[in-house]
Amino acid sequence: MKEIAKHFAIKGNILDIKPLGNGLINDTLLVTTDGPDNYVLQKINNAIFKDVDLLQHNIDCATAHIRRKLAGDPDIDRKVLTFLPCKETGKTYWFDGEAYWRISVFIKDAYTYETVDPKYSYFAGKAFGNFEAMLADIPDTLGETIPDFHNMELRARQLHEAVEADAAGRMAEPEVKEILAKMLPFEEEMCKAERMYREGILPKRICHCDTKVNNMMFDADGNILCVIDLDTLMPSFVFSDFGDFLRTAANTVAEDDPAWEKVDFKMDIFEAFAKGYLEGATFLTPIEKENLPFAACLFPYMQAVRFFTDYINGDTYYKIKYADHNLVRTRNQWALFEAARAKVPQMKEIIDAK
Ligand code: GN1
Ligand code: MG
Repeated sequence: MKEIAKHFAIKGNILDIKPLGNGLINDTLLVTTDGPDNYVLQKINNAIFKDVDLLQHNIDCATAHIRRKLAGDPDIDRKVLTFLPCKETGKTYWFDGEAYWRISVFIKDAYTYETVDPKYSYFAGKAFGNFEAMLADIPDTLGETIPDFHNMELRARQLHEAVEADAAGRMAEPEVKEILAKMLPFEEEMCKAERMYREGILPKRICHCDTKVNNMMFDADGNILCVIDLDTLMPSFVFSDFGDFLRTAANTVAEDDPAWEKVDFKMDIFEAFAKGYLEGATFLTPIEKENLPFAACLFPYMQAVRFFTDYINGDTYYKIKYADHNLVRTRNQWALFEAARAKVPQMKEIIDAK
């Protein structure tokens, strides 16, 4: 690890390197030094992010653009991530012959949370809305780091392919059949965004595409500092950021809690987040705005489909901690989808009133 870190111009001597956070995709480490900064060292999951050069291009362009927008802010280094260039290549990643690595400056005195109350939810809405607004006029062309990442038609197709292949022999499980039978009837409705895009009435914009609560950093006073985990930053529908935040923040329990009878969709979180988001995302078209309740249902649905597909495939994508972890996650997200769906009329009232 120390050898890898040496390919980047870090200041000071490395004192310690230890695991950080709980992401499901990349391996993340904290590098402590005796210099002015500590660092975050990440091994990029190249099986999932196949084009690391494009990935870092997106991140470099976005962070540079946000930096320009925040010019003059005395706390700028805590409000936008700084990735170090590799000494040999000048790129913000290093390929050691086997794996891709990158290093960013660890943001000081910042906190992430797994849950938020309505007050923080409002701040988060504003921050993600602002984030999209700041990137709305980015001059560079960004690519899709995972092609069709939040394309529901693709996710539905992948589920069908998994069922067809039955690679892990799990289709024989009664529970699997039962979940599949519940999911399929909603497929067409949930693929509405892709249809609207083809009709030319729904745009793609630069979105974060992984707006989980824990991808947001707060200072000690609860003010939002910045948005982190930029790997999935790419052109997408605004539904991605709106829906994925609520998927994690409005759930009464964690996304893998086996007590799915306790799952509910918290409307106070929805209302606060929607308020902040609509204040920040000043560019929304009427179609985007009126479909925000749809987005709140789409993301639990899509995530249920993704976890379920991975379970059927034999757990090849998400890191798991026990044998049926992906099935438990599926159940949980399905319960959230049902809870959110029941609240769409209330959501519509809230959005219409804003
Ligand atoms: C993954 O990397 P992480 O844990 O923040 C996933 C998201 C899922 C999430 C579910 C690249 O995010 O799309 O919503 O797990 N990221 C990727 O917890 O697939
Ligand atoms: Mg994360």
